[in-house]
Amino acid sequence: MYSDLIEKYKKIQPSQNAVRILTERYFIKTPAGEFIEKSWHDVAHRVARVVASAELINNPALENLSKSEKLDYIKLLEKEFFDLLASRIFIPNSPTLFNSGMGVDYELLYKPLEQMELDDYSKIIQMRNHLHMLSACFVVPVEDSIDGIFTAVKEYALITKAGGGIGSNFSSLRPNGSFVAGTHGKASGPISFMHVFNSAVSVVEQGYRRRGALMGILNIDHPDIMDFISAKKGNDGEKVLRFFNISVGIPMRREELLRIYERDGTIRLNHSKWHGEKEIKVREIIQKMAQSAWETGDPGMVFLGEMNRYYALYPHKEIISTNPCGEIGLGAYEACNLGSIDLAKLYTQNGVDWDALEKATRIAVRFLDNVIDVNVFPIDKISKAVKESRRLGLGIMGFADLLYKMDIPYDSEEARRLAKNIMAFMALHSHEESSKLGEEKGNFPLFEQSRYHTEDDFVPFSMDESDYDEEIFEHFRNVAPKFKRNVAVLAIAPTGSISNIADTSSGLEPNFLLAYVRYVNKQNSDEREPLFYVNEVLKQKLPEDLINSIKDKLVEDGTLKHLEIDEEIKRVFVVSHDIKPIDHLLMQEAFQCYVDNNISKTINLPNSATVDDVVEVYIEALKHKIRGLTIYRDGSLQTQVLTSTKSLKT
Ligand code: TTP
Ligand code: GDP
Ligand code: 5AD
Repeated sequence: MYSDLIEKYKKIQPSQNAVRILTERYFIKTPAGEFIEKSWHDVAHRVARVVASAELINNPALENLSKSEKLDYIKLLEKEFFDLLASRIFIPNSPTLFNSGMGVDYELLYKPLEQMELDDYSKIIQMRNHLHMLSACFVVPVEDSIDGIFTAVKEYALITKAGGGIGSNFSSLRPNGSFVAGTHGKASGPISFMHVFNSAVSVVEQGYRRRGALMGILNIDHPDIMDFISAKKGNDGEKVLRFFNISVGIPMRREELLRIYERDGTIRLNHSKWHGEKEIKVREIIQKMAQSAWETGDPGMVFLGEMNRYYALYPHKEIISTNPCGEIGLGAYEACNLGSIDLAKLYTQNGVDWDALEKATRIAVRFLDNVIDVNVFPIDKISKAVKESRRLGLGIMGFADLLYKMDIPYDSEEARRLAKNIMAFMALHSHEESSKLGEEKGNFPLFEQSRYHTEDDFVPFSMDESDYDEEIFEHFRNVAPKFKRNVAVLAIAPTGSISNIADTSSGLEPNFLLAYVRYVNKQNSDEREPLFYVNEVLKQKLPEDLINSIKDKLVEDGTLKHLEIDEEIKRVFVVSHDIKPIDHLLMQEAFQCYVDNNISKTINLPNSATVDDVVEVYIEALKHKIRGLTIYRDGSLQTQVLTSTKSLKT
């Protein structure tokens, strides 16, 4: 039952690793460095209170209540949010944890719930300052002029200062060497300007908590595409475009690119300010991408056409880029706030607790929708775009640990079936909740132009024979045409930091390692001591003496693969590198079929993989219902902008 799970996990203390991360980056301190927050529950109190206060500005139904009824309603909601956060069953993206309450008197943020008055909630709303920025994902347009480019540079700096990750599509910039009328000179092209953005964010950070994280996209038909593909070459993880992940944008449908590839066809390069004529074989482009990704992990591929195919506002609005890790496709000046439910905590002896998952999903949607209204953005155009479509990104973490608990191997049909059903179930209940909120508080302002309203049987994801398909169709046929609060609701983020806070596996990813050692300072001393970490679920499944006897080898290998233990256990406790690329891809597809935004997933390849193996993954990707692709070959340069769970833990 939901309430039993909440009570159980509220009592479980975050691990030493989680507390270290919270202490270093999340607990609020006074300007003098004194900790105001000392526990995860303190953070949960602050965030729940601030997010509940949104009801005062977004809930018209509250107008008809007396003052004391209003107060009771908001307090009840605060309690509901607090319980969910305190249990760590649901955690919003880092900026919500960092910035909720920025500018507000501490006394209002931490006073006991019983003492809260309606005025206190109003004051919280009034006192928020310009850094009360709670979203992780942004897309900024870059126009083809010096004025436009440097406006965007300033916008990058402001968003990075507030803690957001930013993506842009640089395809509007005229290619290197093309004519500039005003100066009779030559343009230096998109890649040269990406270096300017990179330098700008390199000197901006959010306190000591977060540095810049950027996504740079260039469409496959831009004349500079071949140079772009190798733009991070020579990157040693430090120097070249270090704050950027880069991806080739595919504006057409996946199937179309595949058709061109299969008949060995070409792409005609074009830009309105370019007078050159050039066609390039798709196979040549793909080969170069594979070579570069084999070497450095970059570029990825983003299927923009696929995102727009399922975008409820397309063609009135268009998705042009994603955020740095790819889970959210956005139009110009859009932003999105994320949050993730830890599936591993929803496991009971009877399997997944579906009732608890429904309840957590519904409360999380309400929470994330409220975040939009208490958010303060550094740029007015962003506030406007966000309020017009109210996009949310509710997702999951802890999937790999859930599979361990259920004795299901990640690379199995059974795991994919479970993934599909979990995501379909969440899609159903989150969309129902978004429609309920639409009825209660109002639809998103662009609702009447949206395909929910104008197109028969529009569903914002592809579907694929889950147990909930009938109910999902029924919802989009009968309810969604009338009510919808949010243009999109779901996304699966990497959860690089929040999964560590939740002590669970990240996003939909398999675990990277089953064991590792970290050296930590001894208390009150400079000496360091080894701290062994072994996956918690494995510890529960294997007897302690067995764990102790294999510990050293496990730490060395990270996997059970080479150990002499029960084959059944080995089959279940797989890690990333035990899993074939195709099985990574199939899992991405299983989830994506029920996600209206996108998914952040890395397809891991062994160090021995060849460039041709990478090409093969690309071609497979074009055949599957996914919206983007990132590959990483073991041991190749780690170029990812963000700290993966693995590198955080090792
Ligand atoms: P603009 O600032 O728009 O140049 P312009 O107004 O003088 O020319 P036009 O009428 O042709 O637009 O910049 C156009 C593009 O050229 C933009 O991508 C930036 C690039 N550019 C350079 O790379 N170097 C330069 O010195 C200038 C002036 C522009
Ligand atoms: P978490 O909430 O911190 O666990 O973040 P995730 O790892 O789930 O990443 C979600 C999104 O947050 C990314 O796609 C980025 O848009 C943004 N993001 C993540 N890490 C960073 C960072 O270190 N700096 C900045 N500026 N943004 C980040
Ligand atoms: N496109 C999309 N996502 C990317 N990531 C790294 N590079 C790219 C890219 N080019 C994502 C990984 C991982 C996260 C840390 O960053 O997939 O989820």
